[in-house]
Amino acid sequence: MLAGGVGAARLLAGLVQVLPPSEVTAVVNTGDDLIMHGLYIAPDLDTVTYTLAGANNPETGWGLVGETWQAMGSLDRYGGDTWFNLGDVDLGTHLYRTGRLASGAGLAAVTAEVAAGWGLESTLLPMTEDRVVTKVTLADDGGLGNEVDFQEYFVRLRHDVPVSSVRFDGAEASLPGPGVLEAIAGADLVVVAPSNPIVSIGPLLAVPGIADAIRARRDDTVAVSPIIAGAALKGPADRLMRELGHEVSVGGVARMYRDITSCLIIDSVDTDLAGAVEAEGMACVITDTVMSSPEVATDLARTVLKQTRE
Ligand code: FO1
Repeated sequence: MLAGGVGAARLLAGLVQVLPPSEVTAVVNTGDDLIMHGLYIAPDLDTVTYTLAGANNPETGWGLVGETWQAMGSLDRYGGDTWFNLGDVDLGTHLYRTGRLASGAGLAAVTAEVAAGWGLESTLLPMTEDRVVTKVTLADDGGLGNEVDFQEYFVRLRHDVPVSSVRFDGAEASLPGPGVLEAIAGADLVVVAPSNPIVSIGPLLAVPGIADAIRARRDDTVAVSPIIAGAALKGPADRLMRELGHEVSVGGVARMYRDITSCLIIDSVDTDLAGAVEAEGMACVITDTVMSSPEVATDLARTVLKQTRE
């Protein structure tokens, strides 16, 4: 599965109910990663890890359930940055990862150590071990070209500002992470998660080699639409698509994904738009895609797996 954060994690949690977890591999976006308080933080890798471990905060989707915030209290005392909330247990992950990276370990190895620490049997692969930073240029700045890093846009500005462009700094020089191309080439089925097409799936496709690897598997790739009834369930996918000139509908998603997938799974509420999806040269499967419960996520995972060619 090509995975971003929360939506991908929920579908992965469904997949491991219908497949042996060891048969599931996630290639995860690292364009959201940031250095905060000198710590290397990888939100999408951590969201996928914590969710597969059943330890994620179900309300927010990110971070850990039952967190405490003592360290953030200290930052507050000193007037440090507190706009990016880091729970005390979550901080342990960032301390471990930062220390391991500083001692020369690669992000893939550290990701595997963190996953093992949570007892996961699925494989989590960062899309690259090189630094790729998603940068967002804000539109309403009088043309000053005000560019911010992803988390500044997503969290500090609550993605409540119009965007004129998005770029993935460092992508052109990046290499696919260890195991990524092999996982895509060897998979029975490649799944594009219901993640943000612009800032979660976009970075993955921007790493040279990954898009070609997926295109080579187009007939064995299925995508789940992140847009339902013209909107995103959570996050700025609909805003970003609109602001960057895409049609905010399942047809618009099909147009974005037409060269990487041969099947788009859409929600029942969009049944009347199935023709628009098929017009993009792909199959359209209709089911319930709002993963409001683990049961729905499991049913969706079953529907996804049914698209596997014999
Ligand atoms: N999202 C927020 O909206 N507010 C936060 O304070 C916040 C903190 C945070 C800390 C660790 C982490 O792994 C994720 C965190 N997120 C927060 C979510 C994160 O911004 C998004 O999950 C991804 O970057 C987008 O998928």
